[in-house]
Amino acid sequence: MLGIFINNEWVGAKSGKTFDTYNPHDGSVIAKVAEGDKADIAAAVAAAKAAFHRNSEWRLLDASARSRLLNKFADLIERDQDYLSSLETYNNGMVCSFSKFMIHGMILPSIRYLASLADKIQGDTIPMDGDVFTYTLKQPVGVCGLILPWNGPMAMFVSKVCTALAAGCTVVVKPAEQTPLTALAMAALLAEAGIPKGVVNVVPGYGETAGAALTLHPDVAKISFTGSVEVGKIIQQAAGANNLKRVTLELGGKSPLVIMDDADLNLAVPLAAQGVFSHQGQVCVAASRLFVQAGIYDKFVQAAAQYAKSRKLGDPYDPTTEQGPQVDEVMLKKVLGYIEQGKKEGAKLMAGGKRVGTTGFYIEPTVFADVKDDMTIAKEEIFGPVQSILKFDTLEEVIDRANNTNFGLAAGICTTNLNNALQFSKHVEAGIVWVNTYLAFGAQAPFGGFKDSGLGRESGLKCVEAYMEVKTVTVALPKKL
Ligand code: TXE
Repeated sequence: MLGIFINNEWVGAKSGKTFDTYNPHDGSVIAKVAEGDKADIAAAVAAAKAAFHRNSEWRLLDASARSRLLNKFADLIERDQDYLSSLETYNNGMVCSFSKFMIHGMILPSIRYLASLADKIQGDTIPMDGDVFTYTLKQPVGVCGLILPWNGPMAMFVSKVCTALAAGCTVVVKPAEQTPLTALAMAALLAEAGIPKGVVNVVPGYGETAGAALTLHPDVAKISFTGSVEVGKIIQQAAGANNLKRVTLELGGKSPLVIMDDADLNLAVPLAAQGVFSHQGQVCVAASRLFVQAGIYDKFVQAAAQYAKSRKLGDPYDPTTEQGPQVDEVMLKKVLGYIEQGKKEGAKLMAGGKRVGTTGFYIEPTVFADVKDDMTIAKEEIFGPVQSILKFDTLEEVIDRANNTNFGLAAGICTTNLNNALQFSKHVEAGIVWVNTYLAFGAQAPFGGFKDSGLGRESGLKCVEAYMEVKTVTVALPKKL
């Protein structure tokens, strides 16, 4: 049985309960994991609160020492990268080439970037009127509840935990019930790196029990959540129920990618496919509404279908595999349901559309053409390998149609015309816009959504501010300084 991590120790759930975690490749049980609930969350929050006391080891640590600790954590991940990427593939189904890339391309750069921010958090001196000296202090907000999704378990753990630690907070992490394993491995590495006890606590369990308890706990000062819009709305309400928690939400999307007549098709066809098929479509910024201009529409649809048919699907441990399984049976059924709905509502199936095999949760890369704005597959987040292609005539028209949704996470445009690119980038309602590229991320750049796609930004130079309070101190002086 794998335990709950509190005060740098492994313990069972107070209820004694466990839950199974699965391998999406064949549906087999990998391990039993302690099932934390309200009582375990209470113990974890108490540990995090004690670790945040003003005289605690953590609070008295120099900011540069926090930075060194995060760098040590990165070194340990680098040391164990083969094991960790393999564990991510085992529990999540992420193809191994991608889980390896995640460590090198995202996780290590992100931790090192955040480590570099820890000792650069500074207040201001303020020229107030009168005989006073006024300055601001930026201080960690306190105990943070970090609720993780299953689609990028390790990357999400690192991004949220290391931002909170760079700011000087303490944390209780609730990993997704589908994918608890790499979060537990990360906790062990943080202990090895020398994190003081109680600073990072990890409580695996379900959302309605453990997750909800975290969002309602009065000693939690902030919640950072990545997941569905539906749960994001519940969390925002819960965060205001017992105290006024600060909230960061990174939610779903229905991101438009626009291909103009003048685009380079050799670039646009693979870019659009990777934008929606990467990681089996289980990416919040997936290019799930593909708008193609009328002049190249027929040619593009043929090329897109061809591309989808050529994608290699199979065992995620095979280094040549491009597409692995969906994360679990729930998502398998949900995505297949959307495909059926697409067919029923009259979209034209150009490629895929079926489950592959009877064990594991594999779905063919699927392409629908002639999708209309009011079809379910054009409106709801599918979170699977389904490309929906819509036709448009003008840039003005497509900007309105792209914005006709409550989502606002990402958007993209492929064009060789600078004016098209700049007009679209300015007017599309999305937190991230990509021009002639897609899925280009970096720890240095802010990430988050407009409208129902979220609240606040993660990553970027200012990301630690979401985990801090600003305090204004005014000192009366006999004479103005
Ligand atoms: O998400 P949930 P699910 C979208 C995607 C997917 C859909 C459902 O469209 O099909 O969400 O996925 C915890 N209080 N995204 O059901 O339920 C839960 O335990 C507190 C987009 O997996 O939102 C898990 O840790 N916590 C996305 C986390 O919330 C609660 C990534 C996410 O679960 C809770 C994942 C509650 N009441 C899914 N209920 C993205 N933005 O990348 C659940 N949780």
